[in-house]
Amino acid sequence: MNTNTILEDLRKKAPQEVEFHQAVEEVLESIEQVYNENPKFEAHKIVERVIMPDRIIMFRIPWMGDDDVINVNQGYRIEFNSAIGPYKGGLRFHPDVSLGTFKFLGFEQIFKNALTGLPMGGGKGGSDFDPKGKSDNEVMRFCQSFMTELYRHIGPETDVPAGDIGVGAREIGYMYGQYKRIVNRFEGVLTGKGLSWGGSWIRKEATGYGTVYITQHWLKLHGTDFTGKKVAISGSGNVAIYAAEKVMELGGTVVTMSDSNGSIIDEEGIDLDLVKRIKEVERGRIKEYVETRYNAKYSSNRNDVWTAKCDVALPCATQNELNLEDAKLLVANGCKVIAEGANMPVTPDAVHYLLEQKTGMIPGKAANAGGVAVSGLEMTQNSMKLQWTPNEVDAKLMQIMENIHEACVKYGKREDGYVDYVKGANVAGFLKVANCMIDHGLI
Ligand code: NDP
Ligand code: 2IT
Repeated sequence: MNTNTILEDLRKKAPQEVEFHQAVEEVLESIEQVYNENPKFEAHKIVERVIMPDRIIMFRIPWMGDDDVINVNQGYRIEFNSAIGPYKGGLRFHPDVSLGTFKFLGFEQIFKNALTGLPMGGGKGGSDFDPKGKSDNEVMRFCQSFMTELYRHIGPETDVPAGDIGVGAREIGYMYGQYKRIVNRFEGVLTGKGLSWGGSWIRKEATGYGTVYITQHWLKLHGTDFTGKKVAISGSGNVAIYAAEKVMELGGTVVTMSDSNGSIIDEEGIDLDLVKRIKEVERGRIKEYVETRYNAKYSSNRNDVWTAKCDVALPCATQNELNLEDAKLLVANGCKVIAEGANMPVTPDAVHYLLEQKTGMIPGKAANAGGVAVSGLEMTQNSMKLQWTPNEVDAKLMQIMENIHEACVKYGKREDGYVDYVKGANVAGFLKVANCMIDHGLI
């Protein structure tokens, strides 16, 4: 495999897709050795095929604002790879997204989904719509317009979207309602559904819980656990909140959280009920936290979460939010392990630094796979037309995270005993997908 030629070619064709190139480079770096040891991969041109999506769907989303002014947004769905199952992956609504963002997320999703052990291919989509400051009715009209085009491309055996940044239970509800109205079928076309209309217990919590479960395995491997540990978490959305909940349940103290405007540090331990009220109920800003908790500090620099002294860091907000400087500070302050609750939150130079320092570095495709794993379990429950109990789903999630941890150790352990989880996750995910692609012939 000639990694440099492949990357140069990608950059030349679409120089603006920097996040996608970043994700591809990381995977190619990790798999180079196993790829070159198995000539069948080169013979089948697996890398050239796997970095190109099966198809990209782009569409117009017109919707009417409350002020009777027409708005138009761009919609995307990337059906990246279906070697091991129907396309599966979230929808992101955020003003900063571009095609390159969705290509990076869809590419990552292929290998993440493979790691779960469940039959799901990789996909991703969304829009540059910004839900912030919009009324419920505006969000509903946008979601309906979005689904009025998307419905023809998806289906329970074809492509099953879910939530991501800016897409939670409310948006999934509006999109599901519109899909059902158009196709006149009640079927599991989306995951993250409400509990009374086909959703799974623990889906809401799954990504955050899963991130903590895999970190628990890292800690166990290093002879310790979460009891008494200080944990820095970024973000205050779905992933961050439920990661914090599980850390606290296991005896750790969460000392920081953030949003896109700034960060809070609360050395006494974050009051999670307060964060839930501000972010989940009132859809407010994290800044409001210090209006109730006087001893906590707010900073308008969201990277200040990484200045807190901690044993464990869980970046759970967005891509490239933890840079080399942050990584150096974390290590200097005694942080032993970083697990990516978000997708690609740690910049490449920071990842390399952490690996050099032999700090624990669990990449997103392993650490945040719990979300899509429980989505996969939601699909299973929908197929069987039944609902498992919270304990049943949680037990399966724990088992899946344990299996992912084992796969990382199997493929990432170096001769000196250090486990490179980045390599382990990439190799394990890649081998599964690549071998399936070979089985299916040249398609
Ligand atoms: P939410 O929309 O619920 O929360 C996102 C959080 O990140 C918010 O606190 C938000 O702040 C902050 N944020 C968003 N964009 C930025 C930005 N550009 N800079 C700084 N902060 C930002 O999303 P999720 O919690 O669902 O997703 C968080 C991460 O986890 C993403 O990387 C996502 O891809 C990943 N992920 C999500 C899964 C899921 O099941 N939901 C599964 C696996 C991964 P604000 O409130 O100001 O917007
Ligand atoms: O990045 C992700 O894995 C998600 N946003 C969840 C995808 C899903 O289909 O549940």
